[in-house]
Amino acid sequence: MDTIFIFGLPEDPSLALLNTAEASVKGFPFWLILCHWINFFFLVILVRAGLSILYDHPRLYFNEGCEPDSEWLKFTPVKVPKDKLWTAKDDARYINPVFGLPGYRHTVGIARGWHFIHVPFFVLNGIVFVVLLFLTDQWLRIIPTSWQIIPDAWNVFVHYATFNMPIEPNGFYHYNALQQLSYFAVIFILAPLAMLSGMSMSPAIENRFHWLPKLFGNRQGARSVHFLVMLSYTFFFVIHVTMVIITGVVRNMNHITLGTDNPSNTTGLYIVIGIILFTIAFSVYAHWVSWNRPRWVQKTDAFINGNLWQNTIDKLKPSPYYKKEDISPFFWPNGKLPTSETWKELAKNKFKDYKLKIGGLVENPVELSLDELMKLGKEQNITMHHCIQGWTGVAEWGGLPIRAIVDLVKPHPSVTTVVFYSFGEGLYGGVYYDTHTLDNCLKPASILAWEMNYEPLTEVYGAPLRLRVENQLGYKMVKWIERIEFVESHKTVGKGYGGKNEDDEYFDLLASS
Ligand SMILES: Nc1nc2c(c(=O)[nH]1)N[C@H]1C(S)=C(S)[C@@H](COP(=O)(O)O)O[C@H]1N2
Ligand SMILES: [Mo]
Repeated sequence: MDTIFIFGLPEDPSLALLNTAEASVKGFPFWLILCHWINFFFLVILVRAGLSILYDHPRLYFNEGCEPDSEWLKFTPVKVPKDKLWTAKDDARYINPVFGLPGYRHTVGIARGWHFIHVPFFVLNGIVFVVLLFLTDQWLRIIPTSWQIIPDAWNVFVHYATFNMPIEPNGFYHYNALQQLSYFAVIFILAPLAMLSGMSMSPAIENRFHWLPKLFGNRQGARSVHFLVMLSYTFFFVIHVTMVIITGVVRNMNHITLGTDNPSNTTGLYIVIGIILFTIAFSVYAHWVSWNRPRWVQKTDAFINGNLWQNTIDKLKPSPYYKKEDISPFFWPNGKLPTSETWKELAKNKFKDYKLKIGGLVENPVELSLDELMKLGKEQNITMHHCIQGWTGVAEWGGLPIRAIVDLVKPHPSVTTVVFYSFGEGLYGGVYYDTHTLDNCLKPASILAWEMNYEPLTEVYGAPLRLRVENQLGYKMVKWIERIEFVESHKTVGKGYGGKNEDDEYFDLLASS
């Protein structure tokens, strides 16, 4: 049977609702059913992990500098104090693990792990779905072929809004106009928006393709849109599920599980209940893994995305873009000021006695004072800093290109990695350090900075020296640098995961996303 199911009388005016697509499609093929439920599963994980990430910096902005009180939405009652140091980490909020994966407070490393483990498969599933849509006649369900869909959809909307059910076509063959339009929007508007706004948040991408976040106004606009897309998905989900239930749940469940149009067999319904229970069980399992096997999340993420990113976005070179007038009036501070006596002593004397120690697998280990470093050269860049927590800020940084250091000390050919040790400690104690690939250290705008916004670096922002490697996230930009070491691999340093946050908080080794 290839014609539209019509339950009304021919002269019924509601029939207009059915006329949007001339052609009709019979049933739901198995690939469509599979893609639909895989998508459901991924969305649950992506949204829950996303919420956990969001709460690590619970404010949304449309400006790049993220000044407190300039947010358009916040999920925290905190008013940022002006009279004391209030770091971005202090600002992180608790989120209930029912909503967030893994939830709780400042679990952004694991949350990003779950988010990014699933992103490639979510995207792949979407691509498979859309390709098959067009290789079969299933696109006829979704793609409007006439502008008539707009008044028709409005007509359906008025019915719903006035609590009258329009005469529904049988979804097995044909959607009503509003339904078709909303499915179209979810697939062809929300999904691309989610991907583009997500990509815009990557420091490597933002620093190379400045036009991408501009599609959303700016980098924080992209973060806000990413959130709004999530809200739209959630809104759609609630309405979609409600409509599916009230328009004949048993029949609809058979459509989207078995691909049959059976109004009384409850098999489909049970399958769906099974899928929901599986998704809940997986969420509970993911919660358990997050707290008992966090390294697994980190390693799986590295396995899936490590190589993928190393060979793609990590390769991007930052390109200059920002101007003096783009410099943010505010810049969130992060990290704990060093408590080491050595650093405090050096600070007392404005770091006149400071000597940067550079060694490891090099031909020519050196110790250099600030003055000596300054004589080696200087580069100034205005760039955007991306904290893993979600905030950004544009600042000018002045300092010595790391390239100059490399030329001076002559690392052994086996060196792949550079370690930067801080005078400061990590969140959970122990020396703060991070590693960078030698490749990234040699990229444009990779510098050891002693200047911020044309002033000497202040203590809070990392005096006497801090790192800038612009295709990476903020936690890789070690502040209060004590010494530098050239090594063959990050695996022999600290706990072996590439940095203090990588060791203790399961952050990514490569922070280009
Ligand atoms: N030594 C040290 N360096 C550090 C940190 C830290 O805690 N200790 N925090 C990192 C993080 S998470 C960020 S976002 C930036 C913050 O730099 P800012 O204070 O200039 O904003 O510094 C990075 N460098
Ligand atoms: Mo950060």
